[in-house]
Parts: sequence; C-alpha cells; structure tokens
Amino acid sequence: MIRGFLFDLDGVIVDTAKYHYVAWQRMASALDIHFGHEENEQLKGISRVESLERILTWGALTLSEEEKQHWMTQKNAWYLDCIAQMGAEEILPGVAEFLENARDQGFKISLGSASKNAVPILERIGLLSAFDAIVDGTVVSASKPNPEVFLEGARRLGLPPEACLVFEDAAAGVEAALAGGMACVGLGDPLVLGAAHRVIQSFSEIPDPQLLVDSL
Ligand code: B16
Ligand code: MG
Repeated sequence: MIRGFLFDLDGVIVDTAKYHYVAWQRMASALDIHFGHEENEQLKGISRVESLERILTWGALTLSEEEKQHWMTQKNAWYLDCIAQMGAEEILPGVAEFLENARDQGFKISLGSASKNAVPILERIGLLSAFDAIVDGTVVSASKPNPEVFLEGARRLGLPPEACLVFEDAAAGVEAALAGGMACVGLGDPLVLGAAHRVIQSFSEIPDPQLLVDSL
C-alpha cells in the first residue's frame, strides 16, 4: 500500500530546466561547444558534475580539475541569477493543490532531487513546509539513475520503498525509482517516460492523490 510520495523538483514542481539550459548554454558557448535543447534534455535529473562531464565529452574537450571546478561555480552563479526572481507563480499546474490534498489524506511527502539548490527554490516558491523530508544534492552523492536519493527519502519518511510512489520528469529518475523498488508516475512525454507505471501531463489531470494511487 502506497503511504508516501517522493517528488523530484526540476520538471515536476517547477520548470527550472529552462534556467539550467540558459546557464549551461552560456558556458558551452564560452568553450565553443554546441549545446542545444536536445543536449539539455539529456541532462535532466543528472547531477551538476556529471552534466559538466557530459558536455565536455560532447565537445571532445579535456579540462583540469581546477578548470572544471571553475566552470561549475560559474555555471551555478549564472543559474542562481536566473532563479533569483522565481516566485509561487512558477509552481507547475496542480502541484500545490495535489500536495495539500496528499497531506489531508495522510500521505508522507519527501523531496528527492539531484539539485543542490532545492531548498532555496522551495523557499522562494513557498513550498518548503509542504515536505516532511528533503533529500537533495547536498545529501546524496550518487546521480540518478542510482536509486540512492529515493531510498534515502523513503528511509527519512520511515517507509519501505514499496510503500512509496515517485514523481519524475526524467528518464534517469524513472529508472532510479524502479531500481529502488518503488512505484513511479512520470510527468511529461510517454515516449521518454514509458517505463513508469503511469504517465500524466500535469497534476491538474488528477488532483486527488488517493485516486491516482488506486489507478496504478
Ligand atoms: P544543481 P532534479 C536536477 O534536479 C536537474 O534536473 C538537473 O538538470 C541538474 O543538473 C541537477 O538537478 C543538479 O542541479 O546544479 O542545482 O545542483 O530534476 O533531480 O530535481
Ligand atoms: Mg527532474
């Protein structure tokens, strides 16, 4: 029986992929590497360091550890500029209502995000208090599709993995949820997220959490 929800952040609660794109694009263009929307799609759910490694591989560029550190700091500074103006209006459709209903129905709720910026983002959009636990990139080191981020979320909610349902927008995240032995609902393209138990376009489609759980 599902008693807990584990929410990815970027692409599930807010669309920060567009801001990651701006920041990585700026870096790639400074390094003379092609970086388009197709490449950005492949970085969804992937940690900052692994994202950098992938971009360097695409550009066949080798950097020293110091240079890599420099570009990660620079990329994050550009990203922080982008998210500085975020507010509650950026919460994706139906999310706030779904979270409220989930709490009312007694579900436990954790974040399971690869981002190291998750807490400031949740503060800015006013949703930090909606979570019983926060597991983010400052807590875990293994990148999705490793299930660590969701296993730690389940542990912090005091639930076994099979009692948890993960919400994910990235193929790597769906893979992580399944590898952790959890149910998974994908948010977005069924062609990308087909391995999930169910794919929806938005939480507005199904505002009643118990109904969604019963449909799996
Ligand atoms: P940061 P999620 C992930 O968040 C993003 O999808 C991914 O594109 C990003 O590189 C990663 O967080 C790290 O983010 O640079 O802020 O630490 O989808 O797992 O919530
Ligand atoms: Mg995501």
